[in-house]
Amino acid sequence: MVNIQQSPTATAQGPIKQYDAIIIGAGVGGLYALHHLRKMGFSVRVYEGAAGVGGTWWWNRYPGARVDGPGSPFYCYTFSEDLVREWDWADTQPDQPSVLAYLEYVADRLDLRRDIQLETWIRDARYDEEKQRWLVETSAGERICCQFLICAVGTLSAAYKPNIPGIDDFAGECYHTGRWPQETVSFVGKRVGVIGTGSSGVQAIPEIAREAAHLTVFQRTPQYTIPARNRPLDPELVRQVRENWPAIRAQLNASPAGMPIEITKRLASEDTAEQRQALYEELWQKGGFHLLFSSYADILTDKEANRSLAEFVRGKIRETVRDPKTAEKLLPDYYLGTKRQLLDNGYYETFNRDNVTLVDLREDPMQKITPTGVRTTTGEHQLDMLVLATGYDAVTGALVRLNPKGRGGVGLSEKWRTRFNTYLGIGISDFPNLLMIHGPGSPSVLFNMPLGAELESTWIGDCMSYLRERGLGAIEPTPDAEQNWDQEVAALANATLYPLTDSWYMGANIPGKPRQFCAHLGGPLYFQRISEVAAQGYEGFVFEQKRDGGVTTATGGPQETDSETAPGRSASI
Ligand code: N01
Repeated sequence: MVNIQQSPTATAQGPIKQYDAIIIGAGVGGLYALHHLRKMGFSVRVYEGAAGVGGTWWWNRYPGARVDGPGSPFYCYTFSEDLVREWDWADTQPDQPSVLAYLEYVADRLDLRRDIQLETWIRDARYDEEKQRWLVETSAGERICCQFLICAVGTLSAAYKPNIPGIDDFAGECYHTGRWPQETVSFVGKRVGVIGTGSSGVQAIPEIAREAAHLTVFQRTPQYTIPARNRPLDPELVRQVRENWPAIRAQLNASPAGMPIEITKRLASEDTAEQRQALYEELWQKGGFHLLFSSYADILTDKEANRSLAEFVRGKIRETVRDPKTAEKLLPDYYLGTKRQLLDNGYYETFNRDNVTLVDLREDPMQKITPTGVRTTTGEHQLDMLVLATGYDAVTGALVRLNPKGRGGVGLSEKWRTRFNTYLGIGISDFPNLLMIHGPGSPSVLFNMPLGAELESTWIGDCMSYLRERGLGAIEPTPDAEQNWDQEVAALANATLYPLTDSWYMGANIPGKPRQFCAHLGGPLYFQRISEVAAQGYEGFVFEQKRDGGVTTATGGPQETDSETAPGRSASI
C-alpha cells in the first residue's frame, strides 16, 4: 500500500551547521531560489526529501503526466536567455520526463547540486527568539542553524490519501499519482481501478485504459475537461521566441497568468447565442485554456456567461460519449473553471472503449475498499490494482505537515487551524525570518509557476539583503498587515464564482480544512504590490536589530559549531 507520510528516524547529533538560509524543497521554486540567493552571496543549502531534484515533477510519474496548461516554450525559467536557447522542448504540452529532464539540466547547468542534499526530510524547525535564528533537524539527524527558513515545499506536494474504510487492506498493487514509483508500473492484463477524476486522473485514465485488461473509473464529481491538443512544437515559433526573448519575458510578466494567452475584454452578453456558440467551437478546436480565458471576460464572474460555456462543453460530452447513460454520468454541474480547469488527451473518448466502466459514486456510493477491490452499494468491483488520483492537501498542506514552530514554540498547524493568514503570501506573523515561495495568498497555482518562483525569490533575496545591509536580525509581518492581506485575497476571490464551488482552491477537498481561497488573483498586480511594499521599506513588516547571539555567515558554505551559536565568527569560503 502506498505510504504517503515520511517517518524519519535518525537521532539529531553532531556539529551544528550554520547557514544564512536553508531552502526546503528542490522543485521549481527551490532550485531557482538557490541559484539566486547564492549569486547574491548568501550561504544556502537546499534539503529535499526525494532522491532527485524536480519536486512535483520528480514524484508525479504516473502515465500521461504532462504540463496541462499553456506549456512550451513558456513553462520554464525565464531569467536566462542561455537556458531558453539551449533547451529544446518537443511538444506544446511537455510530458513529465521532459520537464524533469529540463529541471535536472538546469540543476547541472547552474551547478546547483553541490548545495542540495537529497533524501533528507526536515523533521523539526523551530525559531529561537534569542538567537533570531531557525534551528532545524533533518531526518538524517543533522542539526542546522540559519537566519532564514525558506519554504519552497510545493503547492501540490502533500499527497492526499482519503480515509476510505479499508483503504489499507487492499491486497493488490496500490499507487497514488502524486507518489508514483520510480520503477515501471505495468497495467497489462490487470483489472485496474482509478479513484479520482481531477487533472491527474483525467491524464492517467486514457493511458491506463490502453494497457489494462479492464479499467473501472470511480467518479465522485464529474469534471469539465477541454482537449489539450498537444502537438509537436512549431520550430518557427521557437525561433521567434528565442530571438525576441526579452520582449516575450516582459509580456509574460505582464499577463494575468504569466502565460501568453489572449485575455478578452468582451462580455458574453455582448454576443448572440449563435455568435457565442461559434466562438466556443473555434476555441474548443484550438484547445487548451483558450476556451476559458479567450472566450469572454466574465466567464468566471457571471453565472449566465458561465452557464452558456458550461452547456457548450456538456454538449461536447454528449456528442463524444456514445452510450447516453455514461454520457449523462459524465456531465458536470458546477461553474466551469471554478475547479482547476482540466485539459485532456482523449478523456471522454476513453469511455467508448469496451474495457472501461464508469462508476458514478453519487448514485452508487463507495462503501469500503476490500482486499480484492472496491465495494459500492450495488456490489464489489474486483481489482488487481488501485490508483488513487485523489489529489493533494493543496498549497498549505506541505507547510502544515512541516509545522515549523514560531514565537513561543507555537506550530504553524496551530496558527493556521482556522485560517491561513499570511502577508503577501510570503511572510507569517509570529514566524520571523520564515519566507515562502508560492505560499497561500500569493498567485502560486494561478500563475506560471517557474516565473512566479523567479519573481518571489528575487523579492526574498532583496529582502534578505536589506537585512544584511542594515545589520538587522529579523523581519516579520505585523498581524494587521496579515489581516488586511487576508481580506484583499478574499475580496478578489469573492468577486468571482470560485468560492461557490467545492474545490481544492477552497480547501474543500480535505475534511476539516478551513474553507478559504488559496491564491491571490491579482497576477501581475500582485508582483507590482510586493515591489511597492519593498520600495516603501517593507511596509507591513517589522524588523529587529541583530542581537549578539546571531551568527553571521558569509558566502560559500556552512560553518560548523558544536554549540548552537558562535557569536562573532564568520564563515570562511
Ligand atoms: O487532484 P484533484 P489531482 N472518494 O484534487 C477525487 C495539478 N496537476 O491530483 O472532485 C472518491 O484535482 C476528487 O473528487 P471530488 C493541477 O493543478 C497538474 O487530479 O472531490 N473520490 C477528484 O476527482 C490539479 O488541479 C498537472 O468529488 C475522491 C480527485 O479525487 C492539481 O494538481 C497534472 C475522494 C482529486 O482531484 C490536483 O490534481 C496533475 C474519495 N474519498 C495535477 N477523495 C500538470 O500540470 C478525492 N476524490 C501536469
